[in-house]
Amino acid sequence: MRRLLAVSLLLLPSLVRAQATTEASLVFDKIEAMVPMRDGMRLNTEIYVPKNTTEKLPILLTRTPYGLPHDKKGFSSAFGHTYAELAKDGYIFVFQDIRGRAKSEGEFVMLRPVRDKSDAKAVDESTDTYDTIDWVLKAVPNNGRVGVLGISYGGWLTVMAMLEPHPAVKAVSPQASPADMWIGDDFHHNGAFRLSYGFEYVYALETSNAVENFKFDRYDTYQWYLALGALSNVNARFFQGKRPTWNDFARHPDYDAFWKRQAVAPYLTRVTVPTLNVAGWWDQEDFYGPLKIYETLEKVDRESRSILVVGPWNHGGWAFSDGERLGRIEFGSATARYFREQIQAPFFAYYLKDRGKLDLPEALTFETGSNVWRRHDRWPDAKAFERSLYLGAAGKLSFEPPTRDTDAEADSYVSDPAHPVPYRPRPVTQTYPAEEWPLWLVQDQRFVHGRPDVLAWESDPLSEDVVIAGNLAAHLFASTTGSDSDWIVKLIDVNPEDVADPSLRGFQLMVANDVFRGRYRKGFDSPAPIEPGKVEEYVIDLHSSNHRFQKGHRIMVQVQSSWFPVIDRNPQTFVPNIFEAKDADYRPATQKVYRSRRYPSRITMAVIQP
Ligand code: PG9
Repeated sequence: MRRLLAVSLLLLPSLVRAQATTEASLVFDKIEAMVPMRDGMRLNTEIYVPKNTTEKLPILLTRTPYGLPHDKKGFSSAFGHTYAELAKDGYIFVFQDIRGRAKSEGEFVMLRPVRDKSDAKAVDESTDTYDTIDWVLKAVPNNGRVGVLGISYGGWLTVMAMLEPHPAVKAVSPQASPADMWIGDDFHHNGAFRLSYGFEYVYALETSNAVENFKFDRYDTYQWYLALGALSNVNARFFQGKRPTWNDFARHPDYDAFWKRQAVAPYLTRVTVPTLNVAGWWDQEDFYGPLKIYETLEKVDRESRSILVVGPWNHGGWAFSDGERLGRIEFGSATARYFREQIQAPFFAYYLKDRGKLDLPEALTFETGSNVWRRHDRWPDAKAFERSLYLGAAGKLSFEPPTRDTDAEADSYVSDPAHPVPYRPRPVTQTYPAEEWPLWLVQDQRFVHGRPDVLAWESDPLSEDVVIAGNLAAHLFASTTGSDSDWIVKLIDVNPEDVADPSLRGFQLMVANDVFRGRYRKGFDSPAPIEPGKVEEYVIDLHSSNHRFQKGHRIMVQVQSSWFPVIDRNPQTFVPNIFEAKDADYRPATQKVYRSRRYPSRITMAVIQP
């Protein structure tokens, strides 16, 4: 997927080097400036002012840690896709390197925490955004209104911008913004460490002030990470304690004050400006974040100024493609172009240019499985009610709860850290440059189905559609012979054999999934060993979905205890800090998943009438 690499330049623009092109200079006058912040640091900023217009235009600001779109590729990526529709409408575009990145001065701090307000001299991304806007408003003629938008890190920077916005900010769109790096976004999920992403991202951002990709000596990084062994080997062999974010990972394995301070929800106490929240159902990096941000804002959104759009996209897919397909999955229309033309552009035109009428519902979601956009008065859909899908005997999945209560009502497997289950088919190519990584969530799960360490339960072919329109959770009753364990649950739509494309017959598409690190079952800030053999209930948030399992399809649940190397291996022996585990701590364990009346393992789902 070179295309994704090219178009994701705004995320990882290591290729951007040359100067602005004629292509750019035909349409825009470009101003380059080192914009001074209140503490004297200067941030590298590019301002693109449309030529040949007498209209006073609003400003759109995007801030980034990845470098600016100032060469031919970056420019065509930005204005050819991401901002094409906005550019047609007419805006002054402002791009800025954040502190300590690329050509900006100062020190880079990963997801710099919100400043201590009692210190009048303190700065953070909010003050830097404010100071930038103040400067730009005076530097170029404009209509006095500013919009802020960005994806992922840029989405998070947008959230920071909206906490205490400059008075000129009239609309924002945080897109795929992380909300909590320990609970559900890039670096951990429910306490399980996202090893390959964490390692490669920290290397990329904290080796120099440009983006640098780690050079693996092996094509199959599954092998590389396995050979790495215990997590403590990362600092010993590669980072030597010189990467601040890796040191933070190792110092803060649990959900402590460090992570709580960085999480954004507690700061979202009001909707300051109209907010367009954007997420992709198959976002391989930050899906938890945008939904959490929307949900948190909803509690204080008395005037319905914060709205949600979720489409069938991977990370940033709405900005970098036409969105007609993702991997093997087709959506029947150009969903990303639709978003840019019919949602994003009208949103900013309405608030920044007083143009048009805004016909956007509270929540707009793309119903996967049937490929239609659905409008909702709220999300999760108000009409949704809970149904449970139970794991049953002989690999059966059904809406009928189990009736038997013997000890035999369980299935088991051996989870061996020396042979972890891969999260995508090997060879597992490195995360960036992003070729296969952006598609792993839509890969056919048959590549692990039938492994002895992956359990599966499957329904009969459905006699009518089942439609999820809200939140899901797994309630897993399970035991382990170890004293710590990971539990991974995947909800899958299994195609029938009569679909037209033979290669899609029986295809197993993940609809929801996540991992839970067993040591945190009593609380994310209180890790505790598991008593070997004791049955415990693990409640695993499977987030949100709007998916139609169509009549004739089957629903499948898979359970496994490793997802390597995107998730680090659980030693399966309780150690106080897994970042300090020794190779000898990693031991096989026998896992048992129960499905009895007393221990009814199940998936709860918010469904609507089909
Ligand atoms: N997912 C990336 C990221 C965001 C914030 C922090 C760390 C990583 C990104 O694409 O920007």
